[in-house]
Amino acid sequence: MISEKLQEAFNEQINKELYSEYLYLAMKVYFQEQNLQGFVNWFDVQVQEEHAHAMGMFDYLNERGGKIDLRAIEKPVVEGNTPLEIFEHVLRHEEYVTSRINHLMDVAEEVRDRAAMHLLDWYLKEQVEEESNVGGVLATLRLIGEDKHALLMLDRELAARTFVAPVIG
Ligand code: OFO
Repeated sequence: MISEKLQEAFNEQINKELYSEYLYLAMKVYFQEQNLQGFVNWFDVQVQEEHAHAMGMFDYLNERGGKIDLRAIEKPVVEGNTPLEIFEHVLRHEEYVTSRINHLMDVAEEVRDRAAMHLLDWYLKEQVEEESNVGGVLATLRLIGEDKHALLMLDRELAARTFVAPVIG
């Protein structure tokens, strides 16, 4: 059985992962409007990853006999009007998510739930990867500046990203 405090923290995080899915879906809309199909694909993969992250916690809570409490998902607000500004927002958002997973880990430590800590280790590693992946695109966008041709080359590169269902835990 899982402690009530940890159960609450997991329910809160499930909501944040679903919000991430929703936020990236809103960003996908921006790139659809710009007709940058490689970026659209990148966000499509991101949306699926966030869904998998939420479901990983959902399934885990269920497996541990916890009570799942689905909450309202906030309306996503995309900050920025250029690909660069939007990726700056993505990085800020991922850093925020990392801080929330660290908080979840703190709660798991506090209630001495080693099984949950093991699961959360996976999420922390995933955050390192996410931040690094986003940071890479951001660095390229900074180099690109106003160069439209280079932006289209990056768009072509991002079209190659594919979703691989993660094995969580
Ligand atoms: Fe779920 O990792 Fe991004 O937010």
